[in-house]
Amino acid sequence: MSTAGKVIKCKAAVLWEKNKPFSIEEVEVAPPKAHEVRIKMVATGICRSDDHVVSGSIVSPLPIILGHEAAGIVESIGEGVTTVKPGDKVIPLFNPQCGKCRVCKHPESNFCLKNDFPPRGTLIDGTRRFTCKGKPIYHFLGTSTFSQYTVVDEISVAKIDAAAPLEKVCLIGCGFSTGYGSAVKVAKVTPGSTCAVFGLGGVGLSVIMGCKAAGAARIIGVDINKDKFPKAKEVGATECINPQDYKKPIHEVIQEMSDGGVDFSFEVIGRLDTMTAALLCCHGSCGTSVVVGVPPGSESLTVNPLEILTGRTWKGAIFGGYKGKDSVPKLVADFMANKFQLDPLITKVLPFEKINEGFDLLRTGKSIRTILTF
Ligand code: PAD
Ligand code: ZN
Ligand code: ZN
Repeated sequence: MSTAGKVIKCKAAVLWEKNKPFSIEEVEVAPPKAHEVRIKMVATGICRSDDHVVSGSIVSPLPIILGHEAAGIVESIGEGVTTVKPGDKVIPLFNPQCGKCRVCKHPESNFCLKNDFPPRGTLIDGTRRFTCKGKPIYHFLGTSTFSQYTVVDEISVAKIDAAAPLEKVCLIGCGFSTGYGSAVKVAKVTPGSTCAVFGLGGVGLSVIMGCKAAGAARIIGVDINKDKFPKAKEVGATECINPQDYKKPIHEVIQEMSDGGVDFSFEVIGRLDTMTAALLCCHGSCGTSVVVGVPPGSESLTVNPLEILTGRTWKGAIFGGYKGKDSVPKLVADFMANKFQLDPLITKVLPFEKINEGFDLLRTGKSIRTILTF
């Protein structure tokens, strides 16, 4: 029996309050309106950005259904939808591509003006499709993938290869693409260069993979959890260091290791002190530093402009600089053609109902990516 046009009752993980566990609840998911798509979720990863909402580091309205790194199958479409149809395998895009705004038309930029970051928690028309116990529930980044069914705008979903394994390519929806693109597309890492990557989680490891693919000669991994080092080396780090092992500030240690500073540095943690360290460890006149980690929304950094005046480049990007609707299908095709691996990033697969266990593994530093399956 078709569910198209009807409200679907299903399970979702609702975050009612900051710093509390998720509750698995029965929710009602309204049918998609014009230019919207309802998706049956198959697999979703747990990214630190989801946890930033739980901790309050990303300020968002509550109650909310989080999740933004996923893959699923289109259940039904609203009026006027032309780019996907029921049955298509898709990846939701937390960074949409409307194709019409100034940013979408710019050849290099990708932070479409229709984005929902910082979150207001609705679809583009300003309304919501989830209800739980009679209360409307907020969306997260237009994706809300911690639910058996979700509704997204058509500009926030990409059709992918029908043969793609969804429990792996879900990582192309955030962590992999963000890290890999930050290296190859945003920093434009050059062959023979030296790189430093601060933070060896799922996104940081993907930066390392991008640096390696771009031909970097040295890749220095930096993390305070040395348990992250073997995996970092497996995916391409040539050496790994723990700032707690040194008396000197870590940027000085890296400058000494790299003839005055690395060519490319990446902050993939989301802290102000490591953003400063990453900036300073790249060479003062020919280094580039990329901010990838999401900092606490309310805080600012103080930097002496002389650090930039001498020729450093400091930049940042959402989703590795990729335009989602154009790039996600290509990244999936590249994965299918064995151009990069996703398996090293997946440390655990759990049923969706065990979402709190998955978050505990992330918070205790015991996982890279946990994939929840529906
Ligand atoms: P993660 O928690 O798996 O990895 C972070 C790593 O940083 C861990 O290995 C920690 O041990 C390490 N770490 C923590 N504190 C320090 C410190 N003081 N010094 C050195 N290392 C430290 O997170 P993730 O890989 O899922 O995400 C990393 C960041 O990237 C996070 O801030 C997330 O919100 C952000 C992100 N940004 C985008 C984007 O589009 N720019 C997309 C996805 C994630
Ligand atoms: Zn993410
Ligand atoms: Zn746009």
